[in-house]
Amino acid sequence: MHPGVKEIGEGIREMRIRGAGRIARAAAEALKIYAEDFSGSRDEFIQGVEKVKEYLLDTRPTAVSLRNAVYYVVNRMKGESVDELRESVIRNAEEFITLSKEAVKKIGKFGAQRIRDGSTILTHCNSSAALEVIIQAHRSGKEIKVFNTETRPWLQGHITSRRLAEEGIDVTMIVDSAVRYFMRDIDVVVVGADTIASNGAVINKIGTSQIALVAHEARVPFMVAAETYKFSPETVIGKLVEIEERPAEEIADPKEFPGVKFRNPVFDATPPEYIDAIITEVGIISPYIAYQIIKEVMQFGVES
Ligand code: RUB
Repeated sequence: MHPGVKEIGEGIREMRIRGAGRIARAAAEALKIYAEDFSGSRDEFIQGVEKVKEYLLDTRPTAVSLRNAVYYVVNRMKGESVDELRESVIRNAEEFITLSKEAVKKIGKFGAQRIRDGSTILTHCNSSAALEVIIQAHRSGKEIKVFNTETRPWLQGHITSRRLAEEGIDVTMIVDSAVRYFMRDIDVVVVGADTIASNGAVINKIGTSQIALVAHEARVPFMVAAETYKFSPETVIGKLVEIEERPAEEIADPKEFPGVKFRNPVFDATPPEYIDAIITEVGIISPYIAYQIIKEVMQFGVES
């Protein structure tokens, strides 16, 4: 494998590159790097792209953004000569990366309008889209406070807390299991998504569905910030979203617990009845129109 592609692929697998949006942009970048450095025949290029595609798709299973990014770049590949093909891959990758970054900014703008002045927001894990909503609300002059979970076992919440503090936002980190204790102080929950199924279910960091249940019980609005390339076309035909399970070592050292089994699923599914709104770059929608987004709006790649 091309070393630049491998660096990105292994970076995604080992979670040095993480978060569904970043993973998607990195995958597009890997295809671009491959195309830029390629020399050889047209057939070799097409075969090589196919290999890079399969390699990238195999890195992490849950975030559909990765698949949609790869298909966006590969399915639009066209040209007679090898140079035309190479240029089209480079162009498609750059286009995806630009659209993706613009989408996050638009989500921030739409979402920030939904945050009331004086609100206390709860977020989970580390989502660029959710953070963009929070940061744009703060930058627009709203007085906000944020509670964020540490997000066991990988502790992505540390990144979130630091980013918010850097921005000058009043931020409090809590352990994941303290969510119900603090829900009485929360006005709105904002999280990201790795995948949104056609029935409106949102797959995001493990623990998201528990937070949604607790918010529902306390009648606290629960919003999801997600670009349209987080919607999964394959779920329309009944494909189930694969939930990644990562090594036990991320939880504890199994050698110190003889006879103990560990399970470490890193995502879960929140059903649409617990979701008040999904903030996308094309507007704020109900989870119940996820299918329409997939059918009519998605400008990102779909497996052919
Ligand atoms: C990250 C995670 C994030 C979503 C959305 O999981 O669950 O909430 O990916 O992030 P992991 P973004 O750390 O295991 O990749 O809005 O940045 O796409």
